[in-house]
Amino acid sequence: STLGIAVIGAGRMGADHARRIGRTVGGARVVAVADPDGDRAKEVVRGLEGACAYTDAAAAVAAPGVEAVLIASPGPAHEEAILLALERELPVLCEKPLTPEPAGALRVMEAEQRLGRRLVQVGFMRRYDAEYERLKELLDAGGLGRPLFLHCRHRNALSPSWFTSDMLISDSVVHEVDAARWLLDQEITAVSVLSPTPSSAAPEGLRDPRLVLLETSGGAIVDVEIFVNCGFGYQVQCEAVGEAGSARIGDGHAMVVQSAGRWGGEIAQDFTVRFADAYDRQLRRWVAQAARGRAEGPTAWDGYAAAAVCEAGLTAARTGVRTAVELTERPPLYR
Ligand code: ISE
Repeated sequence: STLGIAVIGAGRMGADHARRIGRTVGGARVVAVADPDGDRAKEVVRGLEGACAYTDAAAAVAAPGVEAVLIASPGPAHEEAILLALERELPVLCEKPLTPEPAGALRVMEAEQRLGRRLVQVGFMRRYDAEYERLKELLDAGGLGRPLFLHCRHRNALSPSWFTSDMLISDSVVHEVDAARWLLDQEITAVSVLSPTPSSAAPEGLRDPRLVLLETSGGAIVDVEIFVNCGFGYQVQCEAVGEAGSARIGDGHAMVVQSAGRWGGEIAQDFTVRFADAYDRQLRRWVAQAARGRAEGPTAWDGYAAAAVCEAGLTAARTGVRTAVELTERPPLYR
């Protein structure tokens, strides 16, 4: 039998995930797609046999045959959709950010704790990227000694028209926040943000690029260059420096071409290309767990901690002052 999935949100990620469920992931099928823009939902269900389009998330979650819910709507719509799924005790894969603010993530955690078991996975797909996994293994094995720095670069070719200066932190750097917490197995304790004179390639009024500094509970420092209109491509790099060495991922040297007196390679233009394998693996693992009524991978706590760090980051960006991150106590379900 195949797992019936409702996809909430038929934008770029929702369409991408729905296609993935249809083609790359066995054991699952899309039965419902919801988007306030009904035409977009219809466009996505076209070619997916047996799937119906809805304009209302609640109707899609309650549709016949729905056994799990994949949420890819805009961040502010996530909480409501997650709570609808949890009311029906359905496993959830929710795109990042779990919720834009920590308060919403706390309400999700409360609902999950009432059920007494984990059903929510957050779509921090970098944890399923082969290069990130190798770096995590090396760090866990102590191969670099005690970590001192993570130097991160996060570049997009260009930002969508609706992108805001806050989103550089809450939509983009949120990935580094999760990656750093996961790689180091530490919490982020404080955030500082510096912004150079914006690139003239950035849309009017967008503070792009920015430098975000994260301090961790184990005394490490993470610096993140976020630059969402770099022009040349999609690039995510991370160099870990420890007491015993350093390791770097994301150089994209899969193939170096030498020809006509030059050498070089390609740069992916976008995250659906750079992280295609990670999205596949994330979805396969989620489907396998959801079929057993469970969840693994990044938790609602991880989504909450990331939201709390981003909230501190937005304060730091606005005030220019280093801002401490306040976290509640970690509930037993997430230990
Ligand atoms: C986008 O939402 C993502 O999640 C991408 O991974 C990130 O690179 C991009 O900056 C975000 O806007």
